[in-house]
Amino acid sequence: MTRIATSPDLHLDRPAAMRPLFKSSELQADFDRDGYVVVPFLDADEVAALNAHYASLNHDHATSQGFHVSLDSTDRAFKRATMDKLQQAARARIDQVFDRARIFVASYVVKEPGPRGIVPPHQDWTFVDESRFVSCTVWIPLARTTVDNGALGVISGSHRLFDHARASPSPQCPTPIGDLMFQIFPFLAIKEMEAGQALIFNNRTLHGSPPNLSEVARVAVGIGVTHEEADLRHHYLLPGASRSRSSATRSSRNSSTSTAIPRCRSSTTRVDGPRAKPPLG
Ligand SMILES: O=C(O)CCC(=O)C(=O)O
Repeated sequence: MTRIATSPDLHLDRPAAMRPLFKSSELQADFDRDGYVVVPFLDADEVAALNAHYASLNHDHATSQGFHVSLDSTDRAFKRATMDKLQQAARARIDQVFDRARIFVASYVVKEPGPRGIVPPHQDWTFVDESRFVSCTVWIPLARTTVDNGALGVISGSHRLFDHARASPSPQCPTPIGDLMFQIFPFLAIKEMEAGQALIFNNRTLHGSPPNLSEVARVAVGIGVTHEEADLRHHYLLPGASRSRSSATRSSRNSSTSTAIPRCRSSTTRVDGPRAKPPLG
């Protein structure tokens, strides 16, 4: 397992004000330490039902190569129906694993066959006030995943490295990792998983996946979960904002990114999730 040694200064334990999100104190301790856990999640019938549902969909946004997610679709009704279906399929198990959890987004996350489908190590966007709440992604493959067909990998402990607002869109909003994302790929610990298991990772945790070199699409489900009482908070570029007009928070800059000056602002809502799921970030 790849584990990062963090300096004491960067060691961000779960804040005292944050209540546990997992029902099991062991899972909570593993999640706090490593930034992820792997648990059994859906049974074979539930996996088969979701595979059949995925096959029945008309993914007009899907690319023939690489990575795509249901939330890439521009059809709001399609996205809503997909989210509803996935929430319904996962709700009972979410309530067994988590203590009073809110699902705020759900999508199929698909990697088509082909050498171009790498998802470089990245963190997912900020969805909540992380001084009080945590958001995580429940990533469930609908078939066995291996290093050859795009299994997900994580860098253990990496949720403790940075404490910045992770804004959308990607890649226009710079991140502390910046262009190093490809160089740190070898540090991912790829998690080979059985269909129906879940890799639950803190959205701060660096994660990514190798290309799918098999002959069939790798279909997984990604479900965004946070504390039930958390308001959603998201930071995003303000389209068209000029330097003088914007009073919004400025995100950190990376000298190797474009000349555009990124400006981010945050919004809080209890009603809708963020408009788009990144590779969920
Ligand atoms: O499914 C993958 O390969 C990547 C998923 C991902 O990056 C995410 O869920 O945030």
